[in-house]
Amino acid sequence: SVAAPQIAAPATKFVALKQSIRPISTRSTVVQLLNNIGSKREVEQYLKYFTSVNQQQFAVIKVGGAIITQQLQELASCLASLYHVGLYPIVLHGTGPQINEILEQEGVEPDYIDGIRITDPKTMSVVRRCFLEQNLKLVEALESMGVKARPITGGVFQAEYLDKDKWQLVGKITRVDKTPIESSIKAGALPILTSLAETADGQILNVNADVAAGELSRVIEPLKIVYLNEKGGLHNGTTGEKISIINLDEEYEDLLKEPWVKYGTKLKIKEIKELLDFLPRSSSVAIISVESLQKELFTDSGAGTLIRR
Ligand code: X2W
Repeated sequence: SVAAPQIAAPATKFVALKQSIRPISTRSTVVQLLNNIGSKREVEQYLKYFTSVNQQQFAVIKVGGAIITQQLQELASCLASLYHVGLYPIVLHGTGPQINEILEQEGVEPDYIDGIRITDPKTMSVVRRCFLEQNLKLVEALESMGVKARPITGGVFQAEYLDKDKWQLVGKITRVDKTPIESSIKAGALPILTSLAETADGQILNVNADVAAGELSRVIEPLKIVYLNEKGGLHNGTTGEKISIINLDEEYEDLLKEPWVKYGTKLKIKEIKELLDFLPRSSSVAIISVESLQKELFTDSGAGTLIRR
């Protein structure tokens, strides 16, 4: 799994937050967790670890847009069980497939360079609409499960133009303000973020959600960084096999030479490499499916693709 409980939590500048642990009546949720995934000992050990390290945020979870369409109930119930045992994952979601669907309906061919969408003003209005719609969908699904969730659709990411000639209204994040996230958690609500950013003079810019999750994690320095996708990990594009572990120190250069490592996959791997180079060695990234998230978090044997240095 991502990081064994024995590993000391890395030093962090993160301000300690008073996270309210939910009443023990929610023990049934824990029991449910136990039954589903691992031994009682394992699960309780990890749970104790996650809830005791209150100097550090528990997790940043990036949710691919496809999951909101295909697995909303599973996703919400999974996040709900974390919430009900007193954990506050910071959720950041994308909306790539929904944007493409609308563009195609309007007869516009989606256009990317290096996995990043070329975003003209017309596309931007679709991007914005999709982010707001999907954000609300996730927030409402959580609320219907008794979870307090707060939509955070702006005010976190400040950006400059990545390259206006090449990508138009696409941002490169220059500053992350975690205040709205902290106040959400203080109020006992799960923060649900989009990757939209804003320039200093208020222009909204589109940012790839994997990239934004990386930038967010640099500032939050969470125990866990999780990328949820529908494939349950990273797959070797030649053999089709799931890659269970990647040690970047030894494998990064070779991995980038693989013919199947291109576009969004390449972008994601590069982003994760830069992130892990920056974070303490104990940090790692997991790419997993919704079904396997709890197994990944609460058992010794991981479930998806684990990436570390
Ligand atoms: C992305 C933002 C959405 C996203 C886009 O327009 O598709 C850029 O490429 P997924 O579902 O996580 O792929 N932005 C600049 O990343 O969504």
